[in-house]
Parts: sequence; structure tokens; C-alpha cells
Amino acid sequence: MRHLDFNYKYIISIIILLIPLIGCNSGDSNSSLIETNSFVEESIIDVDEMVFIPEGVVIIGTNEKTENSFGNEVDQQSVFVKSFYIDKYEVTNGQYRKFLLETGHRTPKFWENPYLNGDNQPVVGINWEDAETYAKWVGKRLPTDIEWEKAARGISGYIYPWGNTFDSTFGNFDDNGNMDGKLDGFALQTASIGSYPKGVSPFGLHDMAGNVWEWVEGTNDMEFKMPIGLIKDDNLTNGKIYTIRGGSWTNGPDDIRTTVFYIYPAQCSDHSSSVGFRCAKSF
Ligand SMILES: [Ca+2]
Ligand SMILES: [Ca+2]
Repeated sequence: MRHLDFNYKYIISIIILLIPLIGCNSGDSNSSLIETNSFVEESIIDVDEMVFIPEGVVIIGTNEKTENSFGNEVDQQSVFVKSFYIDKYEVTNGQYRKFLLETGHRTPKFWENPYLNGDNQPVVGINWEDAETYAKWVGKRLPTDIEWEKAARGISGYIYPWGNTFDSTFGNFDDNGNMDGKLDGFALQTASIGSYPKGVSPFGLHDMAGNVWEWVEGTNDMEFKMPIGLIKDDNLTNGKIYTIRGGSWTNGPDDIRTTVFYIYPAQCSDHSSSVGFRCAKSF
């Protein structure tokens, strides 16, 4: 069954790749009026806003693992995390456009795809190095696995950002495998960031479950005790392991768990329409 699900999602991904390309949007702004539909509340957001995450011991991982995720989960453990700031939202195309214009950095895959290139939709089609380069350019960095998980599930260790029960209307997910938008309002595309205020994490972060997977800082730090059998040479770059977190618009309840990580080669996501990132900052 899982194999069939994988094939189905693979086919959907191919369909996305074949969507005709048209001209890209233009213009940018720091504050943006989010588009509305029947599922989305109208609100004004500051796309550059960061949230302070206080230091302290938190639970990461779980002892009640799902067997139906593409990704994996570590055993439950308590970890001390220093305080840090993290973006309230996923990095948008509008933010990324400024970076491209100032640096001449390579244009992401899907940059001209009308389903994915709105100014307030998260940037996709970028690999880990693109994400890290952007983060440095904007004076930030990528969050670590542990930081990301703390920010997503809070000090109570929720399985989903909002609690322990899945709700298909609290984020842009796969609409029960149909990707038709009937459950969450967005079919075969990313949602504008911040479209699901009911799905925020305990720290008020948006889209920590779904919309786009999020690159985190690569790690060779065994404090995050990954099952060693999962680590292959092609998952390593400069001796580090790279993962994406949170699931996306192509994933359902098992993949969008805050505890799930998916090991991904750092160079190989530039063809993915479901992987983006958000930034963090120490102080
Ligand atoms: Ca959806
Ligand atoms: Ca996300």
C-alpha cells in the first residue's frame, strides 16, 4: 500500500513538472495582503517577522512512531536548546527575488511556474546551498534540526504544531491524498504563507506543518541521535547529514508530524516543488 502511495505521489509530482511555464510575477513588499479564498482569513503580515524561542530543555523525537511516513523519527529524548530567533513564516518568492536581484544567484527551478511563483508563496526549487546562501545574505542562518523541532512542537512536545490530533484544514496538505484543495483550499500548489492561523505552533509560527518542507542546518552532531543505518554516503556533504522538516502540500498526516525528518542530499532538491526553508538567528 505504501508503495502504491509512493507511485501516486510520484505521478502527481510529474504532473506538476509538466505544468506550462508562463511569465513570473513582479514587485515586492515587506507587508503583504494575503489572498483570500473560502478557507483563508484575510490578514496583513510582516514577512520578515521573527519569533523569539527561549532557552530550555525540550522533548524531541517520539516513542510512538508512525510506520507510514517517508521520513523517520528519533527516539524520544530531552535536549537543552539555547534561545534563538526563527522566522515566523517560510521564506517567500518576494523575499528571494530581492536576493536574486542583488546577488545574481541562480534562479530557482519553478520560478516561472504560475502555481508556485506568487510573491507570498514560499520559494521552492532550491537546494540546501541556495537556502544557506540566502540565509547568510540576509544576516541569518538555517535552524538546526533540534531548533526547528522545538519551534514546531513547543515545550509540550506536540506531534502537530497545534496539538496531538491531525486536522486537514489547519495547513496546506495533500487533501487526503487527492490534492484537490477540497479540504484545505489549495489544489496542486503551495499556499500563501500564513494562510492557516489555526495551525500555528505554540510559539506562533505558521506552516510548520505542510505547505513546503523546510531545509535545516546539516548536522554531524550526534546530539541528534539519528538511526545510523539511514545515513548513506550520498546523504553526506562535507561530512554533514542534511534533512528537511515538516512535510508539504504533497503530504498527509504521517509526513507532516513535527517529529519526522527526511534525509535529503544537499545538492538534490533543486528539482523539488515542495521544498523551501525558513531562517533562524542567534544573538
Ligand atoms: Ca492542499
Ligand atoms: Ca512548512
